[in-house]
Amino acid sequence: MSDQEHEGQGGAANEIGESRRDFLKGGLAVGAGLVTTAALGCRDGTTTASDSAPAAAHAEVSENKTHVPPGKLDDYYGFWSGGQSGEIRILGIPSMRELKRIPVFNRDAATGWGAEDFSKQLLGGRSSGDTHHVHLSYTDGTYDGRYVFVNDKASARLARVRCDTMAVDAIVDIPNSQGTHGIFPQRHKTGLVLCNAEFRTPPNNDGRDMEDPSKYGAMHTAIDGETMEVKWQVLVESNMDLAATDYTGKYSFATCYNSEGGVNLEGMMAADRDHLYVFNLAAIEKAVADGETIQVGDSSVPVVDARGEDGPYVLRVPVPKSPHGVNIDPTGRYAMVCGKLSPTVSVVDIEKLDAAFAGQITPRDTVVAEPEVGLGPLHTCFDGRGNAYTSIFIDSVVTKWNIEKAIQAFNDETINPILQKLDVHYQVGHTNASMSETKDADGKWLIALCKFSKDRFLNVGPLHAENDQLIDISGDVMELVHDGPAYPEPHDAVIVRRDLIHPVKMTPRNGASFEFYERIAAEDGVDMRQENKVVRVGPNKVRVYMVSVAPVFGIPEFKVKTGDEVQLIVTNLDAVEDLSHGICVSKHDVNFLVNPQDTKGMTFTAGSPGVYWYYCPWFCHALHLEMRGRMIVEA
Ligand code: K7E
Ligand code: CUA
Repeated sequence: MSDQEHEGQGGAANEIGESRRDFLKGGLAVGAGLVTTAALGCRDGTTTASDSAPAAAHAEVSENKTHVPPGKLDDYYGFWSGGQSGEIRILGIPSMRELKRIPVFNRDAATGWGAEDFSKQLLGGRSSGDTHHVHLSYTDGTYDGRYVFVNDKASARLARVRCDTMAVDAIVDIPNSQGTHGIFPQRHKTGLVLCNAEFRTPPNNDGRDMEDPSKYGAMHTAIDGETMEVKWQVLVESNMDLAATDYTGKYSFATCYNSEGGVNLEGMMAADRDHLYVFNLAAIEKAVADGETIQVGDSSVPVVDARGEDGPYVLRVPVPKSPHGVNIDPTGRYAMVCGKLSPTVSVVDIEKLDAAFAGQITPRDTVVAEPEVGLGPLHTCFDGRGNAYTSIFIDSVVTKWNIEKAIQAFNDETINPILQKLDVHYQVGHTNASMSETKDADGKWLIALCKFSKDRFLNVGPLHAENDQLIDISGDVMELVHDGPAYPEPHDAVIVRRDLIHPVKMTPRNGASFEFYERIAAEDGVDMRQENKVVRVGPNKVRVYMVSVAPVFGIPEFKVKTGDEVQLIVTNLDAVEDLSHGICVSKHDVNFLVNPQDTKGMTFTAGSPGVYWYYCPWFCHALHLEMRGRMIVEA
């Protein structure tokens, strides 16, 4: 379609846009009811970017609210998961400018992450991951600016990013688990990070019980956020999806959409009710301390067996069919459990959980509200003013509702707790608001991470950008202010006040990566900051230590032999902000970043005899192109 044709249809653009929305809604709603594979996949394939006019209804879009003038800084950091890209991204809010990508479970060519020796060892040879949930460490109910935690659903891992360097310093393999999905750190202090296994497996997954899904279970795993050690696991019978923690350190939560224990779609969706698992952390830790645990697999992690009935460790709060998100409001009182296949959010009163654990009330008695918010509710966030905002996947809206009114409406049908439904574009997954996951929720900005962008951007082929929309929630009415294209597929994001994060400008020479290279250098008796040295450490093994100071490498030329295993370790001595070097060795697949004051290395095999130039790939100086040297490979 030409521009002219677009213009010619300008008057009809909104109508076309609206009818497309209705089409999507209708198809998906029917799908959800009929439980077809297409229900939540929504790849209808009938609408494309080119067959409809731009859908942006400009009248409803306010310009300029997101404008951050050149040279000015954003008010918030946004930490985005990167989904199948395996990374984390940092955006500035409200500009939505992408500031950084932090490689985590992926191989990243720009920085060398995954091939560089420290990261390669952390990743254990794997080069892909699936990050869904990013959460920062807490102290006293708000972000303490120390760490970012992120899950890997693909290989059941948890990674930690240091907020001073914004680089990963630890990755933990979670034993006895598959599909690590929801994670949440405790909020009273940097304590445990709780991780949910979404997939049920035989607890001892070594070939036993493969054909008997009734024996499968899933682990709720506690990892110490300080030491990154796996402390304990609780084995439950059903699956676990999203995770949450309370504000006091007493409970953790997991939604369960497959209480049936099904292994196919029909099986997982058979029951009308599933549940929210509530974990009593003190009771679990007492069982661990008392040795009331079982041995699972070959892991030494103590496992508390809580399969079956409610007991001291786990309570199952019945909620409607296939819940997804669970989010705790900023007062710490309520857990909001989104229905996914039910149009409701179940509000669980956390203050009633003690009585339910004690058997004085039923678990269902802890549900104090269940507002109808729309078709396909997934996640809820908060403005700190008593309102909740729920992402509604099938309807493609964000629904704003009042928590107090929803509680009143539970016993009085004349009360309507729904305040507004705002169209988003399209099929929103997570939504989150500024500081929403803390007691300091400030109700300024909300993001809607839409899974489909359809016609919102230029068509770039079958794989479209996602659409991360920014919404102003500071007033009484939500207002859409920005469309942000995102490379697939950020699932979740948190928005953090900028004064809480304190990144450094030089790499502090401490921590896991530094210690990794220090240990190697100590073996060779080399001071990495002072010495340029080629050390033959074995018959076919060479270490090359060199420093870099713009625009020269400490070693202009070194000799190795064909077939040598060469470990090249570079220390950037420049103490100048933003002055990164790196090293790339021609034809050897060696290319990594070395930030100011950092040390990094990579190991490779020297190729056939010849001269191979190595050079600095990061533009660092007027003589950057001259920053190079020769590796001479002898036969
Ligand atoms: Cu947090 Cu996408 Cu993994 Cu919901 S999940 S959408
Ligand atoms: Cu150093 Cu370019």
